[in-house]
Amino acid sequence: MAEKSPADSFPAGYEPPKVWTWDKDNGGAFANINRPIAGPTHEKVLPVGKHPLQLYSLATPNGVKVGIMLEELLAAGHTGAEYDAWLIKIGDGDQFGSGFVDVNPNSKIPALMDHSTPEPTRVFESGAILLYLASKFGGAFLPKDHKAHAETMNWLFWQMASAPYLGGGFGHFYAYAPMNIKYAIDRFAMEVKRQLDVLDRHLADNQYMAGREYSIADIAIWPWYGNLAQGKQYGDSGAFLDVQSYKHVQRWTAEIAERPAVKRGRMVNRVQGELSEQLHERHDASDFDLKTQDKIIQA
Ligand SMILES: N[C@@H](CCC(=O)N[C@@H](CS)C(=O)NCC(=O)O)C(=O)O
Repeated sequence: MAEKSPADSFPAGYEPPKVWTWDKDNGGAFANINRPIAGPTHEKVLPVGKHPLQLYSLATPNGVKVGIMLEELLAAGHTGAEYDAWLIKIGDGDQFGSGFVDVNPNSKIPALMDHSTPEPTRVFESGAILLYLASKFGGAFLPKDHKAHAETMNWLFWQMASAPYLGGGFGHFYAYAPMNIKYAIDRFAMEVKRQLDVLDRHLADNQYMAGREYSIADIAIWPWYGNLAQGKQYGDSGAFLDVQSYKHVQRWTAEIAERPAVKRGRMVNRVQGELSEQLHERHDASDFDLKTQDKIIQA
């Protein structure tokens, strides 16, 4: 078989140059914030509130995980999990402020500072934050049973590895890319449907991801795949991916959506949707009743 030339590999007409250069205006939805270099772009000190835990986040699926975990911990009686949640507007580039980069050198939300330790402890990567909080609070939402514990880890790491295909792959090319590329949409729709089927088959025999016990694996997976199953992600992608056909994912999604801590957690640092469900900053349990955007605008 003849060797492929670069032109054969890129029939859409793009022939990569020898060395890649940054096209700042590539037309993508996030062209204004995406950069090929790390580090801060500006000096900005992060605010610190009165509670031991300081969350710097936004209610994207990765951000929502931590709001839910903290609300679940408080609901379970762990008063040490009181927290201040500060809004990081990633569309405005807040993740590149010097204070935020000190907490997360990867410039992505969510990021957490624990001020209850002798030296403040920084925690970044949502999976690491869930594990940090679970172990800080005596193994909360981390099953003790050997098999269930292993299953929790399996599915927690499954989520961390799988969701980039959903968000960065399917979501990006279906909803955000400046042009529809059939190859890319097909490639990632196929993978996301495979992932939904993986979940559906598992949830056919298991109430929760780790079995009978609700765990940090559910807390990690629900904001991504539950949101998708509810048709709340990437425009009309629910119909496109036929999410209703994944019956067991639908059952699990609906059950978790009813948890009071989940209802509260998904409001934290939310800047889209119903005003009554947007709590831009959270500093006190009463904020869910008193400080949502509808109340703030009324006042
Ligand atoms: N693996 C990371 C992913 C975090 C992530 O991708 N966060 C996005 C929002 S969902 C972000 O901050 N994006 C801003 C940017 O890329 O500049 C985690 O789980 O914490």
